[in-house]
Amino acid sequence: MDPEASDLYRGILALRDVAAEAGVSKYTGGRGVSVGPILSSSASDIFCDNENGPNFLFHNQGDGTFVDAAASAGVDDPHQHGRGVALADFNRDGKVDIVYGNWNGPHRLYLQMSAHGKVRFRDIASPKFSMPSPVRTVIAADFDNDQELEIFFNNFAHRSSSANRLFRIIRREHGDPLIEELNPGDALEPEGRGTGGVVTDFDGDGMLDLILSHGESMAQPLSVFRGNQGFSNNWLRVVPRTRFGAFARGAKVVLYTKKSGAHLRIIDGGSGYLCEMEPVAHFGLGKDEASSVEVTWPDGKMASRNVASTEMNSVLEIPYPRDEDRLQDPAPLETPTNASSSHSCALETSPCVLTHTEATGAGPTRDAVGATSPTRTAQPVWPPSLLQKNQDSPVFSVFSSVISGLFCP
Ligand SMILES: [Ca+2]
Ligand SMILES: [Ca+2]
Ligand SMILES: [Ca+2]
Ligand SMILES: [Ca+2]
Repeated sequence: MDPEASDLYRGILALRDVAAEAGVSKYTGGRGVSVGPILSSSASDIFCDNENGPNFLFHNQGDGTFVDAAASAGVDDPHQHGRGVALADFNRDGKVDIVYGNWNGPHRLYLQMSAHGKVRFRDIASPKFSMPSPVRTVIAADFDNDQELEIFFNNFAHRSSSANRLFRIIRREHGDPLIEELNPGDALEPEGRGTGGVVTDFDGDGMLDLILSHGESMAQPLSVFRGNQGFSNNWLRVVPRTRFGAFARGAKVVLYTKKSGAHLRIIDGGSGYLCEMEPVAHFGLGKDEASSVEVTWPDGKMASRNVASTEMNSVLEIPYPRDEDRLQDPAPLETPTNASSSHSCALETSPCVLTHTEATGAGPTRDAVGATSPTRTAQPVWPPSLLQKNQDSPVFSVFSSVISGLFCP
């Protein structure tokens, strides 16, 4: 905001272009942009995957300036043409990883590594995953709430058919995650001219729903899909707020669990492509349960609170802390696995507004979905054989299309 040119009492809010002084005024064929604490522990960094030139990874210096670390970190990809991008922690080491699609070029799944104080990203994309396609939006989310993130490529049927693709990224204790291709079912849309795509939970059942837009070269309707696997899994949706009550874009949410360690989500101030993701940290937990949640805001404020067993399968609102903790110092390039809690402020459980979907009746309950909703057929719990981590066997379809009018009660 430009305070001198603004007059908020008269409704004038003027913005001033500070790109040059911030160090981000670089020539670009800009496509995807994603904002969050990628290298910093709390401050917002910026990743841009670009066309006809190198990508940018602007590291926030904490003083209003940024330094482009794309080349030194190994994510400049200068000869490819980026499109959709998403931030996630695929190997659950606490470091933010980057996935993006290149237009008819190799798609990238970059894990953030660090050695000797330097950050490097390493592309672990398998041949199937990296296979070039006319990609638009890329989404990273846990569609079946089994703890493992899926990556969805919304491909654009450009001059011929181009089916959408879905992969599950299976975290392993020792070694890189396995990448398993799944059958996206109705969301395959081989003739779809997919452009934007987002996930959210339309009906409050704790299962993410997928919305795809189409167009550009031919009008096609929106499509809406719901998952058909994992209904019995636990989940938690966390919504951090700014001091003004807005969605806290750029916040980092870490959920500590009883059995599976820490899970990280970024409330992404960008992502996707021709769209933007919901400002909600959605955690699929399988049979595990959360024990506590910790939120770090872009200004370094931190808050944590316990999560009771009775709060599982609900939406937790996390307000901005009210006290006057000092701001956190700018982070070093090497990000610690779990941020220090030295500046944290323990939130009481009571001030947090708890929206429990089962209590409010806002949507079909997780357990009653099959019995109460005429629009959905009850799905069995996954048979163990379907959980085989076999990269060569896409064994089940993941999405069923729905008519939007039937979706909401
Ligand atoms: Ca590029
Ligand atoms: Ca990681
Ligand atoms: Ca999953
Ligand atoms: Ca849903």
